[in-house]
Amino acid sequence: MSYRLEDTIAAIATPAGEAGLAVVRVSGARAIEIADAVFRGSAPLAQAGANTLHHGWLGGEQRVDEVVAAVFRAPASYTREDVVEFSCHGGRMPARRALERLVAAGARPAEPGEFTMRAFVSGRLDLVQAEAVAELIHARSDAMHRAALARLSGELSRAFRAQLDEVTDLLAEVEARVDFAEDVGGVEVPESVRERTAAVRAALATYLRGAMWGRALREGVQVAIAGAPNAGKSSLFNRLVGEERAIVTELPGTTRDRVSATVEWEGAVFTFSDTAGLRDAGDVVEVLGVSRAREAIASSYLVIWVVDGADPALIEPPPELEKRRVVVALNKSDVALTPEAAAHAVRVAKHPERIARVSARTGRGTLELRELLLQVAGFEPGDVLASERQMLECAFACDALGRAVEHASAGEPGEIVAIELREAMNSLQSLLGVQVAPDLLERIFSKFCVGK
Ligand SMILES: Nc1nc2c(ncn2[C@@H]2O[C@H](COP(=O)(O)OP(=O)(O)OP(=O)(O)O)[C@@H](O)[C@H]2O)c(=O)[nH]1
Ligand SMILES: [Mg+2]
Repeated sequence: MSYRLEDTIAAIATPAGEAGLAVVRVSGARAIEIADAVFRGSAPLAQAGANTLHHGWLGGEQRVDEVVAAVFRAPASYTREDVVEFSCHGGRMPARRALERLVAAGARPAEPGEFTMRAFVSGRLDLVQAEAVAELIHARSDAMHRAALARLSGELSRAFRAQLDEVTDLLAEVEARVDFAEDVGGVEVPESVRERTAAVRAALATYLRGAMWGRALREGVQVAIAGAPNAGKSSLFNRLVGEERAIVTELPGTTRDRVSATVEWEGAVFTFSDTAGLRDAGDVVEVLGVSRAREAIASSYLVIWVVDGADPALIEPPPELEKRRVVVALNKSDVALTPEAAAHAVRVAKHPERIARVSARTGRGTLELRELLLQVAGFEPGDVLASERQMLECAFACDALGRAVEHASAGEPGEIVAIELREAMNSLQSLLGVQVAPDLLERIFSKFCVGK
């Protein structure tokens, strides 16, 4: 792959297929000259002012298409270079022929994401913002769309830049002390530095927790519906997904396999899994079903623990539930609620507000349950880390700061603390793209589509 910045690049920016318009863009030092070689309008584009539109024809002797050319002059363009965008008639041929002419005139076909990469290299976008461009293109829900926009506008970048500045300051302070005390020997790190380091670490940890939600936005929040046999899990599952997907009978042990369905509420995507009732008895199939249910709990972000509120004989939740976020659905509220079931719900939910009284049979309380799920799953989606890369860098920085605090508390010399602070600084710098290796850039931008 070639990402040579000296080249003037061209690409079709719209998807293949028939459509109203197709856009072909050219960017680089020779963009206007190359565009002029293929464009015939009332005047050459070389004379065009910045941000102007020009009607004309593409091609010379043999016309290719009637087009509108948009001229952007450096640095006021997407890439900060000279850019010309031709709006052709939609469909495969006009845009393809236009691109061929541009390449014949000296442009190189662009690699995936190369326009955005130039926006990054020229400093118009940082790496978090550049990644947000791809997210924006791939957003499939309201929440993803909003989150990508927030990152593109630089909200997250500003927050991280502030943390980076703080770490840089702390490092400078520790190093100054070390230099000063060179002759005296090892120097301890003052209390204030330790506290400030701990504060940065805590802030980064919040972003990491939020990142779970960012991932969930993209892939769907995994919710396992679990509980005792016959508690009404399948009935509740059908209610939540809005159709009769799982079999419901009055026999305990009806559900054996894991049944999943995805819904979108207020822009958040939830994937619910109905599971087998948890009990020891049963045949081979049911035993397998129970082990799948426990796997489903272990791999979910959230668990709805369904309790038959009319049943005083309750089962203890499996150990997998301990580490999960739990919402308790006290089901069969149309029948009764035993004190045993109420006490059990409080114990399992851990937070009393995470209990919903529902009736899967009548539908009562299911809207409230839905609100509760949105709330328990919810973070503000605007300011979270998006990619695995961002999460990793943030986690590295967090760990390094944790070690810095530990060393400082143990009275280790400043040199040791400085090593960790430097590591944290490096991670935050690569998170924002202040310092990145070229192969990393290619890996990031190759995931983009051509023409972006
Ligand atoms: N009265 C009443 N009955 C309910 C309610 N929810 C479910 N039931 C009944 O309880 C029985 C079991 O319901 P299911 O949804 O199959 O329960 P389950 O937890 O999936 O059961 P297994 O798959 O066997 O573990 C059925 O007869 C349902 O009609 C409810 O809210 N009120
Ligand atoms: Mg069931």
